[in-house]
Amino acid sequence: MLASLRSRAVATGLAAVALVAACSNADTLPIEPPVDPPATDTPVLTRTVLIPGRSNPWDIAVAADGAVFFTERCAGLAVRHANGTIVRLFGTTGSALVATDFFCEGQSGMNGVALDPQFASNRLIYVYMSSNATTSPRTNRVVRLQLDAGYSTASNRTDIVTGLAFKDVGNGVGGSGAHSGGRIRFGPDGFLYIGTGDNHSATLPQHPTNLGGKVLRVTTSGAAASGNNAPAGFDARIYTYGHRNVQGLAFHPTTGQAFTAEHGPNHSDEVTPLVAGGNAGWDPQNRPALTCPSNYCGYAGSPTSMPMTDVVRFPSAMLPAWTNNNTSQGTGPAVFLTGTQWRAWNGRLAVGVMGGTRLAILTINGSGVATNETSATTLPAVRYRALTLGPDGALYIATDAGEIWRVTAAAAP
Ligand SMILES: [Ca+2]
Repeated sequence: MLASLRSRAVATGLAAVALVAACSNADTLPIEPPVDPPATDTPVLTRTVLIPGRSNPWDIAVAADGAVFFTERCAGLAVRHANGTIVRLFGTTGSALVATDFFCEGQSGMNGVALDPQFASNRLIYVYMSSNATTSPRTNRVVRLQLDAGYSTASNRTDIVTGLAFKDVGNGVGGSGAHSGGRIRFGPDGFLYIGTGDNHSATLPQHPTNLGGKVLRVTTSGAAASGNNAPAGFDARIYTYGHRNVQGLAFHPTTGQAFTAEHGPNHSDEVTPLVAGGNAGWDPQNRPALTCPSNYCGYAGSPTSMPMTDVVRFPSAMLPAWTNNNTSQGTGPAVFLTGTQWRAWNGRLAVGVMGGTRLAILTINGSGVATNETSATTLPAVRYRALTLGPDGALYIATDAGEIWRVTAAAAP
């Protein structure tokens, strides 16, 4: 697939050349040389195990004062204060604020966490969690909390988005609690982006009002953001649809464009640049040529018979920037690396791969296409569950083995 991505990149480059050639005074235009470090100037990484011995840490948010907030799938939200003290803030018994409706099951539980853009002054924090406040089905929801100045208590719980699809009952393709999505991130536009999953349901990704298999974009109160451009008849909170299981959300450092990272079924992990109202092209229903347990065709086909992006059914679908060479390695979290300390990786997209136990580093060109891929080979081979770039410029990583790392970058000596 990289070959075809390269061909697209080449085509884009040719288009740029043609544009310059068409400009009659092209030879008088200032030509800015690239200022990036050479591609060989890879950073030297230093890894510290900041928080050891946790249980399924799932996401991380870092405050400017050095506090590290993290979720554990079956426990809830906690914080590591800058002095190393850990306080459990929200979740099961033992938390400062107990959520009696919270539970974990399968891949679901306390998933994403994000700090309010005004966190320094309002102390608002958001989590994505499974809730049995309603039953048959149970649901996922996004909850807003307010912390005290010292990060020891949580209060003012407000459930800003409820009724997010949860796989209540197992079926022929997997157990309950699967494919909940769960990543939440604020974009540079100040809106909260919420990645959800298809629940192993054939109809959810293309469904106009069910919120599974979507990226939602909402205000800090959970209302639809302006400019979502959802098609007529769609829930106005929907920013993009036709997703499988969005567990990576990242924003391009210069354009602000949102990107998703998603697991493929048994092929085609994808990274996709999003456009408002766009269709990501996943539609695991009504495939007569395939044998589909529980009517879910998602695992039944190939990149051509069950594509992650079906451009036959949806000719204007958003095309992926990267497809992991049409394999599936459990691609999950993603974040753009920014800052000169990242050397040649400044501006590249880091993608956590779980089954593949690696941190992929992608070069995304100006057209949203991956033109190069490498891996952070000096880091251990683990399941990379969460990636967050801290205000300190370090990369915070959660592993399924139960650790949270702080990784700093510097030029080679
Ligand atoms: Ca897709």
